[in-house]
Amino acid sequence: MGKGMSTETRSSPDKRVPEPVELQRPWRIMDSGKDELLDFVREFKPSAEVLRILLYGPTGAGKSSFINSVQRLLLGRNAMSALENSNLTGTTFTKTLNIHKVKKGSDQSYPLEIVDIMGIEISEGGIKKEDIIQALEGHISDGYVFNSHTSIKKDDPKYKKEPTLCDKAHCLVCILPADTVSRMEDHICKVKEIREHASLLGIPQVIVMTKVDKACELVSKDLKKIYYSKKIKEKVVKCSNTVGIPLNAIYPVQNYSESITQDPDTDMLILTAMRDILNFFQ
Ligand SMILES: Nc1nc2c(ncn2[C@@H]2O[C@H](COP(=O)(O)OP(=O)(O)OP(=O)(O)O)[C@@H](O)[C@H]2O)c(=O)[nH]1
Ligand SMILES: [Mg+2]
Repeated sequence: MGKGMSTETRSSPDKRVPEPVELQRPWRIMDSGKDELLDFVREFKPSAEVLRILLYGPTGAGKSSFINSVQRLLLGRNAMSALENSNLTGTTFTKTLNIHKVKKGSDQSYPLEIVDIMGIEISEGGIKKEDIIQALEGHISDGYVFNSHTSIKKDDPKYKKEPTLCDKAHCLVCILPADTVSRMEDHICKVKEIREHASLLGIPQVIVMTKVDKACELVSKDLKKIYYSKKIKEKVVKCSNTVGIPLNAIYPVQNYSESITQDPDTDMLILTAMRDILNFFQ
């Protein structure tokens, strides 16, 4: 069946005219060389000792899973670095700030660190906006346990008064789930304020849009169709308009969550996001 002629259709309520869910032309071109992308990420050398990437976003968005997915594709095997939430209760699962050194092998690491933090919640629970900013500025040490009622105190043993260049986040990545992008308004104020702060500090920012498999049936059946998916395109546009990040800084991905086996299409999307994040520092 040709492109634009998928059997998966949506009916408009009145006329029941089938709407194509698969675009005739991709809205983005898929990179072709997985090995090149992999080499680029593996050989990346930051100007500082390490490059630190801070992830933030709503609870359950897939922050911890993204870290595990990056780690997994670089190691070529399953490597649970960050604990993921297996039972979504609506409250944040990650409660501490965890600095994950991206592993190269059993006792070596890439010069990359990805920082996982508590999720943003709609209610009073979840991470405080001020704590995300403190983490961005490098004031919070590994292992700090967040308190959803108050932000870190300056006399806390995990508070770093004078962060070094390596303690500061060099890139800020907002993790947003594609399946609930339309309900993002609840988090948008916090996300925008954090973004503005990062912009003032000159920190590059991207969005990694997870759970594309849950947002689009076409993509769930075949991840290769991601850039032909009308639904995913709409979600990327919505995200761009709401958060105020250019379209080309939004990366839809599927994390390794349930699947055990390595998948080249899953790898390509995650690698594309990582390559572009690292490209800020070339
Ligand atoms: N289908 C699917 N599930 C995903 C994807 N990414 C993450 N998940 C699942 O979503 C759930 C939450 O993922 P986590 O990585 O724990 O989310 P988190 O953002 O770290 O959540 P908190 O720590 O609570 O803030 C887990 O059950 C994951 O397996 C994805 O791309 N597709
Ligand atoms: Mg988590």
